[in-house]
Amino acid sequence: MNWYEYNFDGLIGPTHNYSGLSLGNVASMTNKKQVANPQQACLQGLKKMKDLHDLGFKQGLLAPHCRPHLGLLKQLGFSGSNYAERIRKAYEYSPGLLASLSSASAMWTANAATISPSPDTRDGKIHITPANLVNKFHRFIEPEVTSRILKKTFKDDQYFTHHSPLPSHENFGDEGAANHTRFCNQYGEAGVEFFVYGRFAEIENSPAPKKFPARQTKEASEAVARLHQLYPEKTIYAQQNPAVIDQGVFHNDVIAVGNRNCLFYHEQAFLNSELTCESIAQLFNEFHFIKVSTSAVSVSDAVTSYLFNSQLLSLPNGKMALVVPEESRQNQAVWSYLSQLTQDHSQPISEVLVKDVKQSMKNGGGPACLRLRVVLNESEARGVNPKTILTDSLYTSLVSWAKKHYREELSEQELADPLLYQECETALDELTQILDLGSIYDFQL
Ligand code: SUG
Repeated sequence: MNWYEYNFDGLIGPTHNYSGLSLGNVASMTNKKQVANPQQACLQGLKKMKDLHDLGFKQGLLAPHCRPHLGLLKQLGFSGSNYAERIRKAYEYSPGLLASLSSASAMWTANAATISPSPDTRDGKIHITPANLVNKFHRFIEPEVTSRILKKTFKDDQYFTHHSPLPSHENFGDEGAANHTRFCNQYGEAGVEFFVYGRFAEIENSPAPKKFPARQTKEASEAVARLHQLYPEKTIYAQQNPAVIDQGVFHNDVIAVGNRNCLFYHEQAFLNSELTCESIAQLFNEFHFIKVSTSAVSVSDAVTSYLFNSQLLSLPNGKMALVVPEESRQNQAVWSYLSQLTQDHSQPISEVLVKDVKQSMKNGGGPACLRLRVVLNESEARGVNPKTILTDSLYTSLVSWAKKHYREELSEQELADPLLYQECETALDELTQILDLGSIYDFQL
C-alpha cells in the first residue's frame, strides 16, 4: 500500500484585501489599507499548487468562503430591505467591522483544522477537528463553513471522522495545523504528533507573551489529541517561546517546520528547546534537528522573510525540498543561510524552491499557511472528493474562473460596494459546481 502526503491549499477568495485585522501579525499590521489584487492573489496561489503538482506532489484545494458574511450583518442588527443596505449601514457604523466580515482569511488552510492520519489514531480513522480561531473576530467566523467544506472534501465516513470545533472560548483557542506537526519514519507508520501552544489557560502566572496574543492554548491542543485518539506516549507538547510571539511569531509555523524525521527550527522557537528536542529524539532511531541560530538568521529576519513558513516536502530520492516564499530569496542573511544549508549533505534538505505568493504574504500568509496537510493511503485517497484534487484541466478551469470573476483591485472603501458581494456569490456558486461540492454556502441552503 502506498502512502502520500497531500497538501490542500486554500483557493484565495474574491474579497482578498488588507485590513490590518491581525494584532501580532507584523505583515497584516504593516500593510493595513493597501490596495489588494484579489485576482493576482488567487492566480499566485494556483500557480504554487500547479508547480508542486507538476513536480509530482499530491495537491488538493479547499474552497473559499462567501464574504461579506451577510448572516452576521443581520445578527449584529444591520437591518434593511436588501443586503446592499445592510452592507452600507455596517460600513457607515465601522469600516473595520465590515472589513472583518469581508476577510478572505479562510485562504490560510493551515488554520482550517488539525488532521491526524490513520496510523496515529487508536481507531485507525483519519480525525479532523476544524480550528475555532477564537482569537480574531474575522477568523472566528470561519469554522462553520470550513466544517461544511471539509466534510464535502474528505467525504467517505468509512475513513474520515469529522469532529466539531472546540468550544468557542479563549481557554480553548485553537489555530489548527499551524501549531501541529506530525513526525514519522515513513508516512504509513505510526507517527509522533507534536503540538506547540502559546500559553496555558488554566495556570496563573505561567509564561505568556506580554505584547501580542498567544492564540493557541495547551488545553486546546490536549483536547484535540484526546478527540483524535492519539497515543499519549507518541504525543508531544511544547510551549512556544513567548518572547518570539511578541516579535511577530503568531503561530509556530512562522518559526519551525517539520516533515518525517526532520525538524527545521529557529533556536528561539521554543521555551525549552533542549527538552523539546530530547522528547522527540527519544522516539526515533534517527532524527534530523536543523537548528538555525540567531547569529545566522535573526527572529526579525525570520518574521519578514518567512523562512520557516515553508513547506518541507519529501522527494522520491529520500531527500527533502524546502518551498520558501520569494521574500526569503530577497533577504540576504536568509538566502546565504539556505545556500550553505543545501551544501551540507549530512542533513536531508537538498533543494530550495522559491514561490511568489506576495499577495498572501502581505497579510502574513506564506507557502505553509496556505496549505493543510493530510497523509493518506491509496484507499483513503479514494474517499476524497476527486474534483478537489488538482489536475492540469482543473488548473486551467480555475485560472479562467478567477480571471472571469475576480477584481484586480480592492481597497477598504470598495468592501462597501454591494456588487462585490454579488460577484462573490456568482463566482462561488459556479465554483461549487466545478469542485462538485453541492450546497455549502449560506446562500445555497
Ligand atoms: O490569522 N492574516 C492571517 C494569516 C494566517 C497565517 N497562517 C499561518 N501562519 N498558519 C492571520 O493572522 C490578516 C487579514 C488582514 O489583516 O486583512 C490575517 O488574517
